Amino acid sequence: MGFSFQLKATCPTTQARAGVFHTPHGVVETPRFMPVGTAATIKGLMPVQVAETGAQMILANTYHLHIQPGEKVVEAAGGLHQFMAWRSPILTDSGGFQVFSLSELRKISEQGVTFRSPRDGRLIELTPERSIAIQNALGADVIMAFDECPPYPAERGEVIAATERTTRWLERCIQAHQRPQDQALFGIVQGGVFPDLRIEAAKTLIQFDLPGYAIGGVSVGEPPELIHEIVRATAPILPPDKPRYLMGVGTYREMAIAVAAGVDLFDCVIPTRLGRHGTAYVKGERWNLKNAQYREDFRPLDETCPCYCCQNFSRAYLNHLIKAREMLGFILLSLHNVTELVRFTQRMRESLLQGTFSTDFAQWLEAEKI
Ligand code: PRF
Ligand code: ZN
Repeated sequence: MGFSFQLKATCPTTQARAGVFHTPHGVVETPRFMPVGTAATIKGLMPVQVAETGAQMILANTYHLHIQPGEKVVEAAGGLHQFMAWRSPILTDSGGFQVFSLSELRKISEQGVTFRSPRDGRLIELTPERSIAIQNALGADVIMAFDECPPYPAERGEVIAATERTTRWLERCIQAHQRPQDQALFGIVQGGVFPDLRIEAAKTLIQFDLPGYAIGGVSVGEPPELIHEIVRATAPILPPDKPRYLMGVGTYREMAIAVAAGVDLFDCVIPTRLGRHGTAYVKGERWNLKNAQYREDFRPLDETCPCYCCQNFSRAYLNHLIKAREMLGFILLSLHNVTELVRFTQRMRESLLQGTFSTDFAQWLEAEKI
């Protein structure tokens, strides 16, 4: 039982590290990409298929599961792991970020956020206490603090207010948390695009001695260079012996640069979202499988990929499925895309364990001139 994080290798020239995060439902070998299962399902994929991608921990959302089916149902089912038949680690996000990106008519105050349910229009209030109570009922291994993510762009004053409120809310989350023995509460560093605010927020948060820390409020519309600058300013402040999670980031370059800055975990909806739109990640590019160039291309999507899609089907077949709007096409592309992003983070891990990270990933690190 319980949580621990062990470093298995560190890069001599960057801040990158390979670790093992132990949770009550198994280990997460880092760096690692986590696919997003918003509504307690990685869209289109059965748990056995998700496991085959190499994903070890998946995400679910407080916001969506509270609206439907409600945490009481999930709790009565025996918790999220049992409900969705995913026996490995799960992380739930706290809901505030989703309220702001997905719902209209929201109102934010010191108490929390109020919004109308997109399902039936009823008013819902999410507070730090409510978010933690919902996450305690859902039963994920890692639960996230309820935070305020300022928009981009935002005035420095606005960002300061949101960051300070996030700290006050963290104290309320810690107070409200009923299951610290089997659910690790991660704090979230905010601070917008202001490195000094990020550093200050990180220093404040580490005093709470939490089992892990996240960098939030990035990838909200700012240019990639700012993401890199913020991650490089924030990650090294966080305790080296705790997992570090960069929220909502899942592009190759950003992940490589973040790993070099000392980040361990990532999540993003992009592989399944692209898959549902007929797009595949191949060799670092995005391919639209609807394109006529694949009509008689009988090669696999990626001959180096071990996934069920690449092992069994041709680009021509995928082109046909997508054009015919067949479900299987979207499923196979989602499977491939998740596999591809997980494999990219696995390659970084292997290269860290072999001591070749700084040369293997130099292309990404050097191309960046900040
Ligand atoms: N806060 C929370 N969830 C998030 C974010 C955040 O800032 C982001 C930002 N990229 C994604 N998901 N709670
Ligand atoms: Zn594949």
